[in-house]
Amino acid sequence: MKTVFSPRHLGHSSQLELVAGAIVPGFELPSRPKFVAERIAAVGLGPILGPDDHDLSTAAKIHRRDYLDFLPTVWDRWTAEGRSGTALPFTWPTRGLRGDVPPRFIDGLLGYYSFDAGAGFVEGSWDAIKSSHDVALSAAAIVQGGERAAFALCRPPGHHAGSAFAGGYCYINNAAVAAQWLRDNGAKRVSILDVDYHHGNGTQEIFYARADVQVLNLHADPMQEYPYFLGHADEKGAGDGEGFNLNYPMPFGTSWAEWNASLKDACSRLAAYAPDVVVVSLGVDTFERDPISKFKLTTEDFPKIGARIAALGLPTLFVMEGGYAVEEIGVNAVGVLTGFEGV
Ligand code: Q9C
Ligand code: ZN
Repeated sequence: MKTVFSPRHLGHSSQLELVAGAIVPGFELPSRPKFVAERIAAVGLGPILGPDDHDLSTAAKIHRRDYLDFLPTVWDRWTAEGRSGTALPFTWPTRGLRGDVPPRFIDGLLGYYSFDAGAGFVEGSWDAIKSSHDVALSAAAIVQGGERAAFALCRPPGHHAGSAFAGGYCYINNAAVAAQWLRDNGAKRVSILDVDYHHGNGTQEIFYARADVQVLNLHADPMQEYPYFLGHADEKGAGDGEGFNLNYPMPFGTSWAEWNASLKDACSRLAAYAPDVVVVSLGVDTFERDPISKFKLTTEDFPKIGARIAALGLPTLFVMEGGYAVEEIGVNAVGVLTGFEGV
């Protein structure tokens, strides 16, 4: 299996986040994909290629234009105020406030275009975000070109990013852009199977009213876990999209047996939809020793995920999302891929 990866992610560093009342170094570290790339080489999964440049025309079909125009301007707006460090929001247009009037000042704009303080910006962030988008589209093109599967080793991740907001370490929804591109390049139906520990709220929001992209999400119950405000089992799609969104919320402490039962059900619903291609939002933060998560999957479980996805017999694009036990994300993420290949 070919992997696409860009070292341009490295400029997206020095992230901060608020954990239990303290501002601490972010968990979404630049070292994450290094461990994945090293494991790819160690097991001989296949070549690691650089991405091609892609314009934002496909992204503009799933993200709002004003949001895409804002992202590259954040750092310049921030430094224009004489600031350094990490650009983060602190005010959001929740219930009772105006969500329809973008303010002019950078602090207000950061809140307007986000749902949490979990997606900061430094000088290299936009270049990293764009490179991650290019990685996803370049890997999608490999699958569209006839290969059975490809791996987009994206950083930053994407599945929390919605049509007009960043959050949860995510800015552009890489898996959603790839799914849209696959739709525009021959696929009549696409399924997105999101196995990250957290609900892919951005992906759900983007495709919620569409029948041409089925979205299946396996995740920690939002009654207990971030992102808290989306991902319940009764969210099934709207309008034309009714019945094409499926959520599998699971409680803290979920281990392989229960998680696998959800995966099995999701795969049968996916097979019934009969997509032309599958996009897997591949988070490995379901791992038992993930520092921010509370599921109990073991390293031995990840190849079984890949094997079940392979049994669908469909062209498959894997897109890297979360996973914060950095030393182990290589063996776990690549375990899914080798399990897929039957190695
Ligand atoms: N600081 C992904 O896995 N933080 N994003 C919750 C409190 C947000 C995870 C812990 C976690 C976002 C792509
Ligand atoms: Zn996650």
